[in-house]
Amino acid sequence: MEIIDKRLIFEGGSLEGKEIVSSHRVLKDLKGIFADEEAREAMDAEQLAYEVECHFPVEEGTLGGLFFGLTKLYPGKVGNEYFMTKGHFHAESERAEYYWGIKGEGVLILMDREGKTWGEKMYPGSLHYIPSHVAHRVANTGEELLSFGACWPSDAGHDYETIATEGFSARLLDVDGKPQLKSSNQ
Ligand code: S6P
Ligand code: ZN
Repeated sequence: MEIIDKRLIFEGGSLEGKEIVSSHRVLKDLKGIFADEEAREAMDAEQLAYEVECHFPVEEGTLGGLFFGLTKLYPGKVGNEYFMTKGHFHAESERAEYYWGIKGEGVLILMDREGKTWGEKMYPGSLHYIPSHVAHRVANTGEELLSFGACWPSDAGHDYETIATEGFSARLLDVDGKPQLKSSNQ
């Protein structure tokens, strides 16, 4: 019987193979995400904020499959707010996900449907279970690249709209050189 090598390699903060799909977001793609929109506008619109490499072994929306992703989030700040991913609920809200830290340091910001927001520290080896019905985004609080892995059900989908319009109820800000979660209404 045959033993094959699919050359699908996940190692040292990179995901490689011919089936890997890459995407990225630059600062202009993150319009309206940060509190200080003026500060974001004053920055280079093409500056890379993060890259995502994914393995989609089945079609999006398939029940019973899993997707795998590696996100590389660059360090930086817009005003006093750390660079972060857009953040989303899953479109199929009753779908959970795992994240885990690989390189760098940051905070996983989570918000439930009641609008309660909390954070979990991310660092190499940290493992994070994101329950269903919980929105998730990651902020890079360090000076170097933050890489993290993700694994989620192939029928989860993404609801970016709710976060784009309502945001998270708290933001991760640099307060005197330390990351702090502050209410978005302040
Ligand atoms: C997908 C998973 C990650 C994110 C990635 C970018 O469910 O949570 O692969 O897509 O970290 O974040 P976002 O919020 O821009 O999709
Ligand atoms: Zn997700």
